[in-house]
Amino acid sequence: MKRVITYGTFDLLHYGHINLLRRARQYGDYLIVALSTDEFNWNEKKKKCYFSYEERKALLEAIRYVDLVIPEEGWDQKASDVREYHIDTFVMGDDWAGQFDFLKEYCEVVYLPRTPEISTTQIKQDLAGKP
Ligand code: C2G
Repeated sequence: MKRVITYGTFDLLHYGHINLLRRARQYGDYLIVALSTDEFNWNEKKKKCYFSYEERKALLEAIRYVDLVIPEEGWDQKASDVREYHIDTFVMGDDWAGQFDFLKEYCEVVYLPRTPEISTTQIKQDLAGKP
């Protein structure tokens, strides 16, 4: 069984996220999503999520491409996650291109093109009526 992992906040889940998860899952048979906790988002990523960790986790678990959701509590857990979960392929959107090449020592590292026209920031701006 080929195991894939990806990381993210996945707040205001949208089709760009789904595009990423669908393509990530195609690299194997089992996809793990390491979901940023509320604390990690706030303290490290300066992101205030609209949905809580538990709400975001439930949304991800309802996606057919996702097999397991685990917490992402810090920047430094990736190498241990790859070993602990016997990961074959690490996948991220290409806005992170090159940032995780150190994981090539443990697994395949793949950066996939983002879905260009959608983002949580854009959604919030559109809903706020901002140009
Ligand atoms: N993504 C995408 N297309 C978009 C928006 C997001 O392909 N239009 C991808 C991102 O590249 C990322 C994943 O969806 O691979 C999750 O996006 P975010 O929730 O914004 O993740 P981020 O805040 O970048 O967190 O340790 C890594 C971090 O946790 C990544």
